[in-house]
Amino acid sequence: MSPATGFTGMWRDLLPLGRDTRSGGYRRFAWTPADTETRDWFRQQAADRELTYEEDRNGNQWAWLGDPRGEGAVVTGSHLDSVPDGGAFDGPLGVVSAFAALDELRERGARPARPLAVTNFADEEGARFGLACVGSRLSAGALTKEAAYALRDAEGISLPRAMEAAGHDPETIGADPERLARISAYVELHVEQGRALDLTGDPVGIASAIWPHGRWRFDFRGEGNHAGTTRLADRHDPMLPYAETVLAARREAALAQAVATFGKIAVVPGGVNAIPSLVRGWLDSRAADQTTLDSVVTAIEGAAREAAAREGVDLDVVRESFTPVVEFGHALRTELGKVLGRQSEGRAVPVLPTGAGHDAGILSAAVPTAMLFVRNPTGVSHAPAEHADEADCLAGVTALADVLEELACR
Ligand code: HGY
Ligand code: MN
Ligand code: MN
Repeated sequence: MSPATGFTGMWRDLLPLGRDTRSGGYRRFAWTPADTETRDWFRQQAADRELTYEEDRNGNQWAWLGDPRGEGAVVTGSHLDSVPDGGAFDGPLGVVSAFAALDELRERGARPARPLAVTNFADEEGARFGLACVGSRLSAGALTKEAAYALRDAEGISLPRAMEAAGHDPETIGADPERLARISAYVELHVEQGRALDLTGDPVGIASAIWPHGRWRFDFRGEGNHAGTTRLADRHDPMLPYAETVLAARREAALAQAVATFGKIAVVPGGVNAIPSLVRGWLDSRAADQTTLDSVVTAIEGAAREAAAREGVDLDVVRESFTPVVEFGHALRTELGKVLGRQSEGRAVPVLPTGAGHDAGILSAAVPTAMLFVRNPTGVSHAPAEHADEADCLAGVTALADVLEELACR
């Protein structure tokens, strides 16, 4: 099987799993049946290639070429879960490309001198439990078992119960330093979530850094009442300060060249003819540096508190997820630049930052990590329209195979 047919075949088989027929987007939330379908797909890919399959203590999946306990392993992969109505490429492109790159190494007759593995990190998007990169955070020791056990989804189901229902023993979750210590490099290929490569005209680029970013829950508590009979002067309507806070987020982000988004809201009771008692909004904010991010979020929270006080509404703000800035190590990044430079006929390989979080960012605290980006012609991501041309995807596979050959076969 040639790498290209391997890629196309894998892509075709994975595409329908967890896809919502109405929106065309994906609903592959951690530890749901849709997630299980993609995890079963992963296991099948490992079996088809006679790779040694493992599920680690945190539910991350590994497919090994060589000894899983060997030292100096080179690992590549990404995630298969999605955001609500996410696109087909965010995550899966990295996993499919990793298997296809292994196929390409075998086609080349390359002989790895160290173990190679493909991974699927569990619950990267945090779409169900609110915290990003749960599988890699647990393994890197960035999330305690207690904090993981406290995570709940919108129905109140805890992470451990959800893992159990999907057939994974939650008792084992926790840091996995021995496993990470055996890894000499983790390289994640990911569709670019922006248009930088489209603008430079390159199919593949290298990540320089990940912006610091986080998620904050804003709970506006007012007084539920009748929408038709309550005088305006007598209202304590939490929707008003919420609305002012959304506008303040855009204003503060624009002033600071940062980004801030209220993309998720829950309203109690949610009746058309009832003034809400609670409006719960989630802020996602990101900036090129920590100081800017802190000042943007502080300004947004200040505006929210002022608006809540004017309406006689209470406000609680809780930080639910946070990832500090990640600067990818220069040594591995430079090595990737050299490898990719051989194919680019002397054109400098673009090196670009991203505002999107990744498992590679979490793992960089414990393992030398690097990322490859594949051109996204529209830049759209976290939406059904997310796309990358097949030619660019195959260029990404070849680039990843070149990198793996350099790192594992020399
Ligand atoms: O939200 C992010 O940046 C990533 O897609 N988890
Ligand atoms: Mn994503
Ligand atoms: Mn992703």
